[in-house]
Amino acid sequence: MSASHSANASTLERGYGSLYSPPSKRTHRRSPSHRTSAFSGRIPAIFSLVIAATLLILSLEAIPIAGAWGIDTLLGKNAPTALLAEHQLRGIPPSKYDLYKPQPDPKNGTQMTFVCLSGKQRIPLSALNDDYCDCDDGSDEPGTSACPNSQFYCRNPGHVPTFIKSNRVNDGVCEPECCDGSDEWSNPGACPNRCEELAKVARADRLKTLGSRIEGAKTRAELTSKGKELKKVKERELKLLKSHIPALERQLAKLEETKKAAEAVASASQASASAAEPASTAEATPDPQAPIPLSPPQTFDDDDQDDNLPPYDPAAALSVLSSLPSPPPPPPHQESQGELPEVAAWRAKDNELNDTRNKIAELEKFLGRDYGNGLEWAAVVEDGCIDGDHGEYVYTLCAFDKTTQRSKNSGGTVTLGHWGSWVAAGQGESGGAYAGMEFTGGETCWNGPARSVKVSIMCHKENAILSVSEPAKCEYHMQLGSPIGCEPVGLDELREAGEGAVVDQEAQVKVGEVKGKEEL
Ligand code: MAN
Repeated sequence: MSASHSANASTLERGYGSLYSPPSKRTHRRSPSHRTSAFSGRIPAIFSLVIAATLLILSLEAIPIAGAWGIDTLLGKNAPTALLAEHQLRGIPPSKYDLYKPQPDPKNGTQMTFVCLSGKQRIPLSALNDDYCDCDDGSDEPGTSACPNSQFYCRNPGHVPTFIKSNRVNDGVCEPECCDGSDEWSNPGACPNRCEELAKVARADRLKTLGSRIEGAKTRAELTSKGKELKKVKERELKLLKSHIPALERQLAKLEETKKAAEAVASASQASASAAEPASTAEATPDPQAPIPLSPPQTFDDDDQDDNLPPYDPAAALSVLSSLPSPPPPPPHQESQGELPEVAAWRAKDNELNDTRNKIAELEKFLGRDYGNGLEWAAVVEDGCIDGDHGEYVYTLCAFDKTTQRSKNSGGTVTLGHWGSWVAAGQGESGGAYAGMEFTGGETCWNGPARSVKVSIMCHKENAILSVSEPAKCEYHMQLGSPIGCEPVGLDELREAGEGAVVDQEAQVKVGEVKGKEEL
């Protein structure tokens, strides 16, 4: 049997008109016997009135007022000031106490009522947390399981307060979220209060996290100044190189003229040399490739003829030729060898100019990148790529360039993506506009998309690829640990975390150190 009932105008009218709900509804209440009997339709009206009056008096005496119970003191200044029993405040967060302030009944100023938070129903004050669901929005039963749509607030003193669905109240299970055991209030002692113990662990964790953040933020600050310095150096270098260009261009132009002149002279002298070449060269060096003269010379000067020489014998001539050592191979083609000094000078200058232009382009590329808020990534890029060994692969992330995956088995490397853009933090995430990176257009998967990588940056003492997953085929997610992900720790945060902390000595010391430094 459901304890709730539906709202409509007549319910509101009935509930409010008579101050109390109609008898038919009241009989559906689960526990308060006084109310069941008080509003039962079977009891003659006169007796009902008498009994109701008696009960009202009794209940007013029985319900201790908040002040008398010290609830104001117990629950803070926000506690409703009017008459509310402690059990009626069960499951209500202090931030909503105002909404639970008893309201005088406009039709009978002496009667106090509760207006459901929806504003649609008015019920007697005594119906608040009486284990019967009166309000359609469940707001009258935050402390019991009577309304299926209500929320129970665990105060968890000393630890973090929380809400649970109120149908988990008094169900015989100690809810882990309610470390104060208040969800099983009907069975006192059944759920021991573990808040202090949990708070200690949570505080130690917080301190540890803070300690890492402090360490990381220190490194981040170093990277920031390194990045800024790097920017200055590169800007200076760029300026200097750019200033060299006009002079280099002038020098090159001059050298080009000299080169052309020298080349002209050289080709003229070569032309005249080659004109004279056939006779002299034929005499100087016999061409080993030339056909062997197998026939005897046609004419001989009789005077020069040595009569002692044997007559010409082609076979003997051939054997003499073959016994000669073979000619050396032609020298390898070297541009500089035999190059005119004017050409070499021009070439060197041209190389110098090209190198300078390339350096300028590289510097402009470096300086043109968006390195984040503090130029820290400029320092990281200068230090090189970041590797991570995960499963069967070694992953490499080169910021502003690409990410790769190298198989440990085959040694083959696959490009997972080329630099795309920064990715801003999602809701509730830290890191602002530079919380993540995206690499796209990697090598295409067989029967799948081009590989791509989403990178989330998180606080870590050093740059490292902490994990890689592939939630969908060839779509990778990388967790990149970096000091750059460590948000600086504020003094307030330190004070809050350091207060009463006893567990993590190391973190405490770090907290203390930074506190000292910041206070200086
Ligand atoms: C390789 C790797 C994997 C990927 C498959 C897809 O094995 O790049 O990450 O899932 O190819 O075929």
